[in-house]
Amino acid sequence: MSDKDVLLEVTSDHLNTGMRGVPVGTCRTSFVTPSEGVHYCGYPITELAAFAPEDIIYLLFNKELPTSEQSAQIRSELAQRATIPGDLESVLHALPTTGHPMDWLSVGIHALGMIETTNDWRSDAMNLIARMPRLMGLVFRIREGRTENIPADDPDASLVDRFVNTLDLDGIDKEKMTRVISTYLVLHMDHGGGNLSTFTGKAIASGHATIYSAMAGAMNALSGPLHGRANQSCLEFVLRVGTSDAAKVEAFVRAELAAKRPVFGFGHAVLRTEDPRATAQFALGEEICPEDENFKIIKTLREVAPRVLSENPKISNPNANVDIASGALLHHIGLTDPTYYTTFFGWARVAGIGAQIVDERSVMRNGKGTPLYRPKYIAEEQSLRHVE
Ligand code: HAX
Repeated sequence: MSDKDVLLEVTSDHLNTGMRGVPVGTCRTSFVTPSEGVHYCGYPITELAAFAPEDIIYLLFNKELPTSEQSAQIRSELAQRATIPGDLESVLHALPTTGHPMDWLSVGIHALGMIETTNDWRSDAMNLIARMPRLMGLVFRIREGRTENIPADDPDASLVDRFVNTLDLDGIDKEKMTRVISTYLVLHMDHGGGNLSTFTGKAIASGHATIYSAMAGAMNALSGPLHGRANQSCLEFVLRVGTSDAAKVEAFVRAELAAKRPVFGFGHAVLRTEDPRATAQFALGEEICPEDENFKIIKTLREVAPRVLSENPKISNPNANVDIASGALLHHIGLTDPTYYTTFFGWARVAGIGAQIVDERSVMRNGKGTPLYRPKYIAEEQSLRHVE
């Protein structure tokens, strides 16, 4: 091995740090930079925010944006795969309504795999993507007990319209809802190879478990409060702020810091500017709900919190992250229960994680695939005490 092949000298300082900064593989779908955030297949996310989710799914799987013909083809492929060939609903009816929606989503994905698995990585990934809108809609409807008159699925509708139609909420602006969810999905589909849920999904798939098992595991990883569930906490935080008055918001932020609680929606492990995904959602909010109370609160937070957080030199990025605005927008369109917010994150990530699993299983190492994950753990002295 030449020097240039040594990407990092692993020392004892790297042990028990959650593999922070230790290179373990390559990623073909996305990367994150400190200044421009996530890029999908080389495109900065700001250039992609207005695309339809179907076109970004095409990008993640094919590594290029679709022509109009390819865009029609992916929509038609997803329509052909949309119908669930078995009884998902009775599985969901059996689940405790006290369970968190992320647990419902994980069980639902497992059930889809038990209903049909082809064992072809790409087919299974595309089937799952095509069936997610119906699963998402059914999770909401059945968990909330709205089980009467669930509209039939229309496979030819867009992915987001199929969810909105299944949900079938009274008194909502369907056009706004479609716009917010489409943008949300595109912004959240992928985030490099090493985030916990993606890594977990790829690790499970490396043992040749099905993509459904891998994705259910990925959703379990995403459900943790330090990972995907931060978007639920963020809207809960905004509701607690409760005012858009700048002086009161500043007092609230200072009190949270004094109580050693996080100021949700700010800070990032990699980014060193405002997350462009937050910027895109603020722009969308200005268009569709500038007078919404929660939107006004997050706008004030965006002005106040970075200034207050900057006073602490330990905080590497005091700016807004992706989670600051998504909850306010989802709340505005009628999705008022924050416990569901991480399921949208999960729905979006099925595309990125699915594409990365397909790459690791059928493209990496000239098509042989990445081998079974097996990082090395060093035995601690105490565990060696009976060894001569
Ligand atoms: N509020 C309070 N304290 C913060 C903070 C914030 N918004 N951001 C950073 N800090 C603190 C950290 O807790 C850490 O404190 P300790 O040294 O006492 O452990 C210190 O400042 C340095 O942290 P950092 O190096 O700047 O950031 P980390 O990589 O450790 O953490 C987090 C990144 C996102 C976890 C962090 O900024 C945070 O807790 N933010 C608030 C919660 C939140 O909004 N989470 C959503 C993240 C969205 C995301 O990553 N999506 O992909």
